[in-house]
Amino acid sequence: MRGSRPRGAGRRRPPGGCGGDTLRTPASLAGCYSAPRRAPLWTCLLLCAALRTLLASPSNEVNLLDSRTVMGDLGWIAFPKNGWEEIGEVDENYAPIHTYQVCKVMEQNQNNWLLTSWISNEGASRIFIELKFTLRDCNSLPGGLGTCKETFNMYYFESDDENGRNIKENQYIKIDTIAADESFTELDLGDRVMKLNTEVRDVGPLSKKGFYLAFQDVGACIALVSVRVYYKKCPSVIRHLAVFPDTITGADSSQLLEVSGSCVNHSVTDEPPKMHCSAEGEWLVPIGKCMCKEGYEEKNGTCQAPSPVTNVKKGKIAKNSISLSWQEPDRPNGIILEYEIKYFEKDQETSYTIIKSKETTITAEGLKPASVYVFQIRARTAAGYGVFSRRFEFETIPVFAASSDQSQIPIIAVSVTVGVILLAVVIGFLLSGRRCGYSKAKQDPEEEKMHFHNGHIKLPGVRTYIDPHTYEDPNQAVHEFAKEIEASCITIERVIGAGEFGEVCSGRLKLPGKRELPVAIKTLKVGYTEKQRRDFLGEASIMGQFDHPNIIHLEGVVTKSKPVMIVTEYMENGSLDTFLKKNDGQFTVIQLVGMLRGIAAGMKYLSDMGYVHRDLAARNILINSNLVCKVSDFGLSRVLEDDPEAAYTTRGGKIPIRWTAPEAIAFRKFTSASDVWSYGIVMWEVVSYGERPYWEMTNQDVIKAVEEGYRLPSPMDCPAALYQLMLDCWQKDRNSRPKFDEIVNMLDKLIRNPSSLKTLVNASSRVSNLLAEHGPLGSGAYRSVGEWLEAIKMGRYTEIFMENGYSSMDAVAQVTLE
Ligand code: ACK
Repeated sequence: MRGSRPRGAGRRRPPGGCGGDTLRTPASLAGCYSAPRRAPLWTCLLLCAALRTLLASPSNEVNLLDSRTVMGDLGWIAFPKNGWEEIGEVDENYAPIHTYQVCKVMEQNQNNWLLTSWISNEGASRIFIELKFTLRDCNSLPGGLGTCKETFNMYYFESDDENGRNIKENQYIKIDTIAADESFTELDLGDRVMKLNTEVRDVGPLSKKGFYLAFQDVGACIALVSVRVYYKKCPSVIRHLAVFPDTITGADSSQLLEVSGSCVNHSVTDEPPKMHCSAEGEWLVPIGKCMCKEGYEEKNGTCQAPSPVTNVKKGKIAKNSISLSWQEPDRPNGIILEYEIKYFEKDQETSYTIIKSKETTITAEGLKPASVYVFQIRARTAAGYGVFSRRFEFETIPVFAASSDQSQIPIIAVSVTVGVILLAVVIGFLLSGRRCGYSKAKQDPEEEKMHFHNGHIKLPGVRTYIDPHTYEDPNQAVHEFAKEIEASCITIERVIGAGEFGEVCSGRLKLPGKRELPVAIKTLKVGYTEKQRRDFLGEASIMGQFDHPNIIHLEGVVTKSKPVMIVTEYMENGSLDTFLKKNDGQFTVIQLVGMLRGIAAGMKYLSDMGYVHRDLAARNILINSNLVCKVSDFGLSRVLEDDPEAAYTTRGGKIPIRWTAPEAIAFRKFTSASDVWSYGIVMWEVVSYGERPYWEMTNQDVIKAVEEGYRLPSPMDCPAALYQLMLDCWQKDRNSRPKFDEIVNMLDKLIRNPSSLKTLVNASSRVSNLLAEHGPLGSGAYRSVGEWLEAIKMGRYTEIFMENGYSSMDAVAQVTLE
């Protein structure tokens, strides 16, 4: 196809009088349409500088072309010459506005093409084209109805370079026919208000380096005001201390690209962080996280170490001991929880001792006389350990010398002998290599001492959950696992709910040297009993043992003043069940699966630690503004006192029946496998946007039905793969249920391959499921079909059932799929 520059290109009009956001027709142009033989000049009404600012692109869109921002010639070609023409206008800053128009509504057989210049796709395989145009209503044209059109066509042609321009019309691939949502009439012109249409189309997958666009007019009256071509990207972000690069979205509109993040400086990870870039340019389904390395603390998405201890001074030195003191590091970067003091005999570094102390002084005892010892000290904050100080060397005094403070009396020979023998025993023990491991120091209760030999630091193996009940003094458990926070660091802002022990509030936490955080604050109401206090703080003793992105994070506790409080991270969207009910139908399947994946990852972590939750339900999951779900509610009097869903069983225990596995209800067999059952129910709650499991059935009916093999039917529009996973979680034999790590893997697979979620459980098998599985209930649970349908929220179908002869539960039980 060959063509010429449109007439009028390069001609510039002086600035018009338009301003503001409303598009107005200059009065002088109002009559332009009375004889539309030539292209009218009404398009100058669109030449508002305001339009430029009004249409700034979102941050996840990258423009490949924006006709509004091209300062010089666009280089577009019109064919034939008397078809599209450019109205060369300028805005009030004399910047050109490229508007193309055509209006051959009175002439037969129009075929007017406007070709753009070559547009590089910059590596994107899916691009979007946003058109802004006005279009004249044919009905309002005097006499032009026979030939007038109200649409135009958009095409593209891919090529690797600019040489592909002279191609034939029929080589272009049609993108779409574009119609106006609003066309304008003579009246609109009279009112000087224009109706600007915006249409967006996308094209992909693209396989070459670039493309041309073409606009074909077949007899309409159009002004193409702007053409913006862009691709979408997920913009670079830092989440959970991992950097995710700018990522161009995939070619397919349902594609999710898995992107690996890299940990920021001084951070590490167990589970490599990943996110998924959606076709819309949103980051979805964050997985894993990085954590600041020992000694570094998180601040604004980076890790900075607390400065090392510098000022170490010797105190009293005796033949077997050295006392030291030091000052807090200059930049503690948080509250110093304790110090770790490492020391060893000079040149014997492979055999060293570590003392932990909450004070800034220690005495290292059991040292050899007249020997040089090397000391290094480091501080620990909530973020972990800082780096060790430089080495400080101090020497014990000889056996027969006086102590450095001159206060020691001479040692009698017997003591020397005993001492030497004891020393020999200790050294022998050391050399035998059997001293690796951990021993609690008998000294100051604030100090702990560990010995290391040949680099064998005590490795406790896989961390396991410690039941706070195993502590004689529950207060000790709280302080072992939870940081004490001063009440003055907390600002309570508002009450957000009621917990079993008192109000739940939102507020802010500002710890010295840390940035302010939004937090949730659970309070213990006044007049509590000792048992209530213990149970309340028990949750903190449990929560404080966990560190996982899908487990609610404990900031600390307030126990030294009243009210007693538990402070956790703030989850903007509150509990999952309420959130889903409020947003019924609002999420994509991938978003729902992302939520489920998070919950499963949190549960995997808990089961790896040997913790059985026992009350896993959507009401006990919290969700934040990024839709990250976190498992919460770790009450000590597990389950059950504080859960309104929990009911007493015949054996006297209180159990949330609808969420609990049959073996846990029947004989209190709570295991990670029973948590998996509950997880299946949570899946069902999530996919059905917070529907109540088993609807209005009574607990007794639920127990009976489940025992008889009944299972919840698939929620509406549920991907078959998800429903199958639910059914797997509800296997009667608990050993046949999937483990949480298998569930996580399965969900990851689905997320990586979203098309696997497109197969839904179809409506007829949902109904057959309802009928087949509800069958046992016909034997007595419901007196009529109507009652049964009401119970399963299908009451509106009662009439249809009756009309088709299914008037009794027995008849219903006979229904087949056909
Ligand atoms: O559904 P919600 O808004 O979420 O109402 C309940 C209420 O407190 C009583 O438990 C909310 N809640 C509990 N913990 C948190 C938290 N960490 N962040 C935000 N809201 C929370 C819960």
